[in-house]
Amino acid sequence: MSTVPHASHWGSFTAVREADGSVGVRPHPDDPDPSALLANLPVAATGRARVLRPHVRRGWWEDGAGPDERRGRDEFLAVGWDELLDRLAAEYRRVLDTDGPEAVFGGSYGWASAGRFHHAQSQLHRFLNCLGGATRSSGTYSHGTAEVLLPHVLGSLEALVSPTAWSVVEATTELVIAVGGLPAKNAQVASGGISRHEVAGRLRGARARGAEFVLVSPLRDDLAAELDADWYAVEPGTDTALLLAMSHVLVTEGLHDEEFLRTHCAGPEEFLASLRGGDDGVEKTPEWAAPLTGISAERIRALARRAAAGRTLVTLSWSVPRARFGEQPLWAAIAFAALLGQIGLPGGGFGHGYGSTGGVARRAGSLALPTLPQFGDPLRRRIPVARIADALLHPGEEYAVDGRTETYPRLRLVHWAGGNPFHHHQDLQRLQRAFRAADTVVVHEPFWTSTARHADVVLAATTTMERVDLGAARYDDRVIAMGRVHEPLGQARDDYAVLAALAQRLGVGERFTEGRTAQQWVEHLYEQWREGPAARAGIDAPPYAGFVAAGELVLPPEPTERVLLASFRADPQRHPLRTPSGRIELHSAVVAGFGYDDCPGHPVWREPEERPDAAFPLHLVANNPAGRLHSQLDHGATSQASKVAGREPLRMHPADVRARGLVAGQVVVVRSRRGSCLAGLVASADVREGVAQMSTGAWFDPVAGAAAGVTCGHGNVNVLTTDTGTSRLAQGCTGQHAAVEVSSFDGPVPRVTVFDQPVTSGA
Ligand SMILES: Nc1nc2c(c(=O)[nH]1)N[C@H]1C(S)=C(S)[C@@H](COP(=O)(O)OP(=O)(O)OC[C@H]3O[C@@H](n4cnc5c(=O)[nH]c(N)nc54)[C@H](O)[C@@H]3O)O[C@H]1N2
Ligand SMILES: Nc1nc2c(c(=O)[nH]1)N[C@H]1C(S)=C(S)[C@@H](COP(=O)(O)OP(=O)(O)OC[C@H]3O[C@@H](n4cnc5c(=O)[nH]c(N)nc54)[C@H](O)[C@@H]3O)O[C@H]1N2
Ligand SMILES: [Mo]
Repeated sequence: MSTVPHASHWGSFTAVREADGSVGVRPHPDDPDPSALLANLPVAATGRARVLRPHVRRGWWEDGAGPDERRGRDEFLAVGWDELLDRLAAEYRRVLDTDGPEAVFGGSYGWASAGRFHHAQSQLHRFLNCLGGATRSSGTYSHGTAEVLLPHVLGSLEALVSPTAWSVVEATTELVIAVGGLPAKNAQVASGGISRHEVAGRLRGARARGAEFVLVSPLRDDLAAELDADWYAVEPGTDTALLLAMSHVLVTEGLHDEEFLRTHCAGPEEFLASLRGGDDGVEKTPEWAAPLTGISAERIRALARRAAAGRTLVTLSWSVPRARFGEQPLWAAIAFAALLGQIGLPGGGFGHGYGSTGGVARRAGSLALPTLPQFGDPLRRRIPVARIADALLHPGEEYAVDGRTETYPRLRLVHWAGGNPFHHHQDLQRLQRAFRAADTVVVHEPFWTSTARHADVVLAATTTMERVDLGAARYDDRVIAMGRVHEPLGQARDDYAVLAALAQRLGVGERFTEGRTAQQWVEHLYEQWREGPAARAGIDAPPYAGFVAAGELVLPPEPTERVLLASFRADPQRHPLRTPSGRIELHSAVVAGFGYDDCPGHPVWREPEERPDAAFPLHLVANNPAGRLHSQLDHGATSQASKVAGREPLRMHPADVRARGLVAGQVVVVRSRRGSCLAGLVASADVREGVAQMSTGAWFDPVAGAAAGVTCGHGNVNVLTTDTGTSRLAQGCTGQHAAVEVSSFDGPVPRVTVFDQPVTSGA
C-alpha cells in the first residue's frame, strides 16, 4: 500500500494504492466538509471506458480529411503513436499552408483536471501559439454573460470573482436574498482545487448569528434545509420581472436610497422611468409580475420591504444568466441592490456566484500561481465560447457581439484537449452536424466520451493520477505536491508528451519543450514561483525536494474582511468605477448605443421565445449535477449511485407526475423541439410545479438512443436545449432552460452503451 497526496477540482485528497492495483481516496485531513465526488475517482484506474491506445476513425484514415457524415458513427482503428502523429502532422501542415492558423479551432473549452503544468488547455494553447496561433474562444459557459455585461455596469469583474468575503457575510448580513440559491452541491467544486470546503459552515454560522434567508429558485434544495429559508418558488426565467417589480415597490414606497442613486449611479432617471412604463407603457408593478413569476403581488411587496428593513445581500447564482436574455436578471439584481443603497457596505449589496463554486468570496487570490508560459497568442482571433456550432456551420457569416460585427472564420481542423463539448454544448444534434462539417477533429481524452467518439483522431491521454504535478488555485490556501498514484494505463500519454511529439514533427519541438521533460517542467515551475511571487510575498517555501517530502505547502492567511466596492462607496470621486461615468450604470449609454432590442441600455423584461406551451408544458431546469463534475467520471461510484433505472434522474413535482399517470422510478422520455432522451423519474415536492429538473453531464449515448427511438438513451439534457446566445450583447450560453414534455417510455429499455469500448479493429 502506498499513499500519495493529490488534488482535484472537488478537493485535495490522499490516494491510496492497494497491493492489487486498485486506488482508494481519503479526503484532505483539514477539510471540514469533504466532497462526495471523491468517490468517483477510483474508477479512472480500472480501465473502464478508458482510451487505452491512440485511435483513428476508419473513414478519415482511409479516405482522408474532409467533411464527413460518418463522423460519430464510424468504426475506430487502433494505430501506433508514431504513424498517427505523422499523419496528423501532415494534416496540420496542409491546413496551415492552405488556410492559415485561423482555420484551426483551438479554443478547446473545458475544465480538464487540476494541476498547474499538465493543464490540458494551457498545453494546447502553448503548442498552437508556437505554430502561429489558432482561432480561440472568449468567455466561459459558467458566466460568459457577466464577463461582457459587468464591465459596462460595474467597470470590472470583481462582483463575479471576488465579491464581499464569506467571513464578512457570516458576521454581518441580516438578510440574504439568494436568487438561484446557494446550492451546497456546487460549492463542492472549485476550479484548480480546494483543500477546505467552507461554504456550508459559513452559511450555518450566519444562520446561528440570526441571519435570515430567502431562496428565490424553482428548487427548494438550492439552499440547505437547516437555513430555514423562505422559499419563493419562482417560475424559471422570470427573475427579471420579480426584481423589477421589487424595485418598483422600493421607489413607490420611498424605500430607496435617493442619495446613493445621485452620488453613485448613472442613469437612474432612465431606469426609474422604465419602471413606470416609460419603455413599453406597462408599469412594472407587483400585480404585473405576479402572473409571470408565479409569486403573489403581496409576497413580492413583502420581500421588497423586508430587503429595505436591514442589511441585505442580494446574491445571484451563475445559472440565472445562463438563459435567453440572461443579461437582464443580472442587471436588474444590481439595480435593485443599488436602489437599496447598500453596495459597498459590509454584508450588504450584491454578489454574483456565491455558492456557485467553493472558490467565490474566499481568499482575495492576489498571489500569482506557478504558471506554464504560453508565449502569447499571435493571432488573437476569437469567437464567443458558446457559438462553436454556429462558427462551424456558418463560415464567413457575420454576427454581432458587444457592439461589434464579427465574421466567423472557416474552421477546418478542430483540436480539443480537456473539454467535452458533447456534454457542455446545447442542441447536440446540431453540434453533430457542426462537427461533421470540419475536415479533421482531434481529441485528447483519457475516456471514450461522446466527444472522443465524434473525433477522427483520438489521442489516449493520461489522467491526473498518472502524473506528477503542482496543485494550486487562486482561492485556495495550499499548494499540493501531486504525486503519481499509478502508472499510465495501456499506452496513454500525457498531453504534454503528445503535443511535444507533434510539435517536433512540425518543426517547433524545441520551442515547445525548451528541452525539459515533464518532471523537469514541474520542478522548474515550482522553483520559479518559489523564487519569484512566493518570495516577494514573504512566503518561505522549501526547495522542490522539501516540498515533495512535505506533500503540501500551507500559504499564509490573507486579510478576509474584503467588502465589494467599499472604496468606491466611501469616495466615488477618488475611487471611480471603470465605467464611462465612473459610477454604477443603471442605464448605459454605450449599451444603448449598440441599438440591440434584445439588450437595450437598462434592465428590461423580455419574454424568451421558448416558454412552456401546450405541446411542451414543462419548464426544464438543466443545472449542474450533484454527483459529479459536469460529465467527468460519470461511470464513477457517486455518479452511478445517483442514477435511476440506469438513466440520469429527472425530478418533477408529485402533482405533475400524477397528472401524467407516471410512477417514480420508471423510465420516461423527455422531449423538446430539438430532441429527446430517456430519464429515470423521481417525484419530489422540492421541485416547483410545472418544472422538470435534470442535471447535465450524463454521457451522450446516441447508440442506446437509436435502440429506443430517441436521441439519447442515457439522459444527456443537451439534446433538449437550444443553441442560441443570450443576446447580441454577450452571446452567452443559454443551456439552463428549455420547454419539454415528459411521458412514459414503454418500449424495451436499451442498455447504456457509452461506457463500453467503441467498435474498434487493428489497422
Ligand atoms: N444545458 C446546460 N449545459 C451546460 C451547463 C448548464 O448549466 N446547462 N453548464 C455549462 C458549464 S457552466 C460548463 S463549465 C460546461 C462544462 O463542460 P466541460 O468542462 O467540457 O465538462 P467536463 O466534463 O468537465 O469536461 C472535461 C473533459 O476533460 C477530460 N479530461 C480530464 N482531465 C484531462 C487531462 O488531463 N487531459 C485531457 N486531454 N482530458 C482531460 C475529462 O475526461 C472530460 O471529458 O458545461 C456547460 N454546459
Ligand atoms: N457538484 C458540482 N458542482 C459544480 C459543478 C458540477 O458540475 N458539479 N460545476 C461547477 C461549474 S463549472 C459551475 S459554472 C458552477 C455552476 O453554478 P450555477 O450555474 O450557479 O449552478 P447550477 O447548478 O447550474 O444552477 C444553480 C441553481 O439555479 C437554479 N435556477 C435555474 N434556473 C433558474 C431561474 O431561472 N431562476 C432562479 N431563481 N433560479 C434558477 C436551479 O434550481 C439550480 O439548481 O457549479 C460548479 N460546481
Ligand atoms: Mo462552469
